[in-house]
Amino acid sequence: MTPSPQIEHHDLGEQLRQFACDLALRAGALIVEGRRSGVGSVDTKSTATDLVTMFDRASENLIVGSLREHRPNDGIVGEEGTSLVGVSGIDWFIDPIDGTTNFFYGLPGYAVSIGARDPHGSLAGAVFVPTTNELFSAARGHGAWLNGQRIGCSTTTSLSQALVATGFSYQPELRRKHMARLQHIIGEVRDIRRFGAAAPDLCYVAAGRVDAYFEEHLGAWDLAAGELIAREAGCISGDLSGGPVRPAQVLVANPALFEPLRALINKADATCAAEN
Ligand code: 2AM
Ligand code: CA
Repeated sequence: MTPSPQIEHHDLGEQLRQFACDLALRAGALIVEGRRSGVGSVDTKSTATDLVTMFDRASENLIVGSLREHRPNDGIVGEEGTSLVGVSGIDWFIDPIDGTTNFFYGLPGYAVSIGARDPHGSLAGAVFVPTTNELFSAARGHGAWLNGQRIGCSTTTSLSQALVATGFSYQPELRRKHMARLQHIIGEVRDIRRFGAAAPDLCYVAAGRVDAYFEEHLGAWDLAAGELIAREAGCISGDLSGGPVRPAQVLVANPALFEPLRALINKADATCAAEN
């Protein structure tokens, strides 16, 4: 019997999930090994605090080299400059080190994030956190996984009990705005966490370790894997005005908390606007 297109498509997602896992593990081993001998040369990007090390570039080179070899018809976008147009309909989004500031300081919260999209959206992805040896992954319609175990989002229903992760942009003006907003949120939730890497933050919502996460001004590579992993774990994702999730505005939460938290963030912004 000829397999239906639907089954073939699911198989592709699963195949790409496994490939993303393999690449994330290999790149993760490379950056951990590099970290042992010191971070080496460091440059800055968008602002004086937006860092890039030789290991960001080495990790991206490893991932892109392997993708070019095994998936030569796919498009690739990497944070450190890779931009290749594909013809297969599959595009990869790579963050070779998500949480470079943590990596630079020797803090554990950094990851490799690799996601694949097709014309219908996110298809497969993997996020590897090498310091805790945790590999999060998902394929569309196949659930979310951590090291071979299925994961699911939290069941917290009350905002006052919610542990909420967030992050701040590298731009000083935007950082001030995000911090001002938090003053009107922190009293309404259990607490705030700022781990410093978007892809693990998304995976922690997926695994129920935090109840929600929001951040603005990310890149497509920060989201491509983690947002799919979160949705496959039962989370809802979107922007702050009721639209679909986009790198510029990300809110991910368990289904009970998504709308209440969205409303709280908008109320905080309105209060900030009235104060200025
Ligand atoms: P990075 O470490 O790969 O630079 C910190 O809040 C998180 O947001 C990190 O995942 C960081 O990714 C990301 N981030 C912060 N500012 C960003 C920007 N201007 N563009 C893309 N990603 C950003
Ligand atoms: Ca990065």
